[in-house]
Amino acid sequence: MGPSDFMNSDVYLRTAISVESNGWAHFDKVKMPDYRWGIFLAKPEGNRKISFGLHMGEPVWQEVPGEHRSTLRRLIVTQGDTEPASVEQQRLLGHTCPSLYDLRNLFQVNIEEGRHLWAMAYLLHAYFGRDGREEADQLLERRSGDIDKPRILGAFNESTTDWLSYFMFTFFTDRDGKFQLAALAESAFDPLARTCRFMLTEEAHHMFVGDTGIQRVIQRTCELMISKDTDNIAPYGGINLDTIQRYLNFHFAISLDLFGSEISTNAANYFTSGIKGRYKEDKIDDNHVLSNLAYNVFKLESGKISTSAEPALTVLNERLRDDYIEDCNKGIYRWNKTIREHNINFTLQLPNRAFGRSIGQYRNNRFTPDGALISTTDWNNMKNTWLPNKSDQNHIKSLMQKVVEPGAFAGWIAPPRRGINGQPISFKYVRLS
Ligand code: BYC
Ligand code: FE
Ligand code: FE
Repeated sequence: MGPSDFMNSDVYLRTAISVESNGWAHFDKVKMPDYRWGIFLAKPEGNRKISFGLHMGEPVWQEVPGEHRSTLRRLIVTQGDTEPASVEQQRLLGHTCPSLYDLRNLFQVNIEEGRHLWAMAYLLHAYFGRDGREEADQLLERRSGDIDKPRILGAFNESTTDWLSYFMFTFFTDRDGKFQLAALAESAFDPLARTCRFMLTEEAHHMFVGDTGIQRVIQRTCELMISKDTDNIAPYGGINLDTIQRYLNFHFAISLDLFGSEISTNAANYFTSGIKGRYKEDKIDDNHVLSNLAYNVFKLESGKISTSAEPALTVLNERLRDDYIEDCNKGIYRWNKTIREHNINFTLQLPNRAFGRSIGQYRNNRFTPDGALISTTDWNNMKNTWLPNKSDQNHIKSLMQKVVEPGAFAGWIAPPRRGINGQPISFKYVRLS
């Protein structure tokens, strides 16, 4: 279920050969089937102690405590399930790549997500006995978008049919990966913490692909808007800014769903038992047990969204979502900078967190991108201006033509500022067979 075709192509891949700083960035031309999925755990910290929850201060666990076995297994399975799901979602994209540079980046992300699956399957096999092995087998049985055997989380059953969606996915959905992995990297179960720490080093590149991918689309859009002197550059083979905003709205909303419900006893239990911490737990200045502490969240009450102080332990999902939104905003800021540099009057924005949600307190209502509650009728009238519509999709589809001459780029995206690992942009990043 990996990339369709391209198995005989030589791809300029980064392979991790050790967790040392000089070991995880080894570049070479390899065929994807020859890429080796090592098992990498960040170096153990001697005497690492549990840093939050009821067991705070005790030594971390090298084995799974019986009472937390099923919870830990479930979280590892949920994490593991997303990794192959994303590869399945992206498996046809190679056929419409905008350049060899982008094709190589797609395959780099795909093989690493494969390795992340392997990392979770390893934990299941090594620490969970027979039921762990069965869960690992089931990771290979489920398929993204399959009605009978779907992947576990919503966003991973959507299809990634085009490169604009792919860049949005790696920006928004891989970033959920960053925050979930960071929370699991705090875990008292040390093998999980160390595995996640190493995965995070690779995750940075996935988000780079999304961040710079969208930036390059915007760059090209702005150039076309100026040279053609119009907002509507679709007839000239570009992607309009309002289309980009609609794709952004969609991918942000489905990625927000991945954080679970605002109020969650699951999350409270993960925290109290030391299984899943907060983002950068050690940088937070509080008691790390969260008894008697409050945290401000948005609450939907009588049709209005207002802030409310809630027991901090119950709203950990929302807190992680806050950290995530802040991180997303940094990217949006950079994209808007590109637009401003072209003196174009348009600002991309993250929609309100209530917009387009299927999980949590907003799921049964409809909201505008500004967060106003609206009727289903108004939603139906407006949704084509807020979410990717048929005309956007048809246009994007029409642009998806394979470009594979070294150094050439499809007309809807600007070249990157620099190549991979110091190579020129025109480097033959993939030698097609
Ligand atoms: N879809 O108490 P709640 C990545 C379920 S991405 C479907 O709020 P909890 C990657 C939930 O399971 C990172 N179901 O949930 C990115 C629960 O079910 P039960 C992936 C959902 O447990 C790109 C019920 O609703 N890693 O690595 O606090 C490419 C009540 O929910 C969803 C992880 O997710 C949903 N969106 O939080 C490649 C980390 N949301 O118990 C890779 C591990 C909730 O009633 N997972 N539900 O049957 C977790 O930490 C938690 O499972 C979640 C949910 C944060 C996802
Ligand atoms: Fe991953
Ligand atoms: Fe990723």
